[in-house]
Amino acid sequence: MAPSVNQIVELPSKKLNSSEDPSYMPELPHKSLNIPVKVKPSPEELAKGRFNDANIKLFLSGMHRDGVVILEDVIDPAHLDKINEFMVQDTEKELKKGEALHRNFGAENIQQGPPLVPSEYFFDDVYLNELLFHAATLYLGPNPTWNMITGNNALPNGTRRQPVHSDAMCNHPPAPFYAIGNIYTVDASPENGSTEIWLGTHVYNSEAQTPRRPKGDTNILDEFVEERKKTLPGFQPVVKKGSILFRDMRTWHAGMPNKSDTMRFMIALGFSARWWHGTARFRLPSKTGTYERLMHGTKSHGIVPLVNEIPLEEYNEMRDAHDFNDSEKATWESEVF
Ligand SMILES: O=C(O)CCC(=O)C(=O)O
Repeated sequence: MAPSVNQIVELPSKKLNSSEDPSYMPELPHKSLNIPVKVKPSPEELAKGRFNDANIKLFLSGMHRDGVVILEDVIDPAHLDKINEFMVQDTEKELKKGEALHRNFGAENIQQGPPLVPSEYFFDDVYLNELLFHAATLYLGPNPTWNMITGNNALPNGTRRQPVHSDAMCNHPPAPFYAIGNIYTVDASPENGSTEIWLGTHVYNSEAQTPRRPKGDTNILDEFVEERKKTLPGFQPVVKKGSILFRDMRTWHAGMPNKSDTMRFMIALGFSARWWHGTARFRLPSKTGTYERLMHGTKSHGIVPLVNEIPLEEYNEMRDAHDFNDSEKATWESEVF
């Protein structure tokens, strides 16, 4: 006999399903704990540049459930020290622009690109990180494009926070289409303005955002933020230098004040699913060998860089541009990035 509607909708009383059973995948913190998943590769995985099956399972579980996963200890911290030294000098130069310097959402947070040249600052484990490439292909599908290199600097002695926002500000499907590898060049914590993240919010779409007409910043509507605060609020993670915070672009987040007296720089490398028709490209200095190095370092990893080569002088001028690529415009079904 066919079951009645009541029988169909009646669920078994609060039985743990496999993802809630703590003995199944003990490395996956229970959702209610509001803790990001950490995936730490073994020396063998680091040597091969590939995650093993157990870590793939953990990574994908974290990404699909939370929209954020921390890839632990995948970069030599000494390389990040070197980039950080460059950025300290670069920041002094930028701050000379005074009020003309764009502050993201009006907070003490500025856009700066990490150095691809001189070559002493180009580290393979930062720009050609095989485990980051593997993560991008696992999450976005085969042959994702790599079309963004930029960075955010939370300036010292900050007082203002950004509103909670999502970087996915255009129409987008309820599916992973863009992901960002955030690489802090210092240990990041609430003290120096680690990014506030809201686990699991990658499932929201434009219904949760203020309108963006015709262009400009949008943030998450107060009613959504307030509702979410009651269950899984945003928090500032502790991220060790050398780890990568991998995040679905749709995930809610906010730049927070850096209360310390040293800057907190963070590189952002952006990857897009192959089927996404965005036109973003990052700028590369021509005739410096950077293009060749990048093409060589990505080709056997299923990553397709989309670049605009520009003269070195222009690159040096544009590296810190607020609009970090010059081709961000709506195309097919208004897809950008
Ligand atoms: O620097 C950060 O921590 C995040 C900044 C950010 O989300 C933004 O400027 O849109």
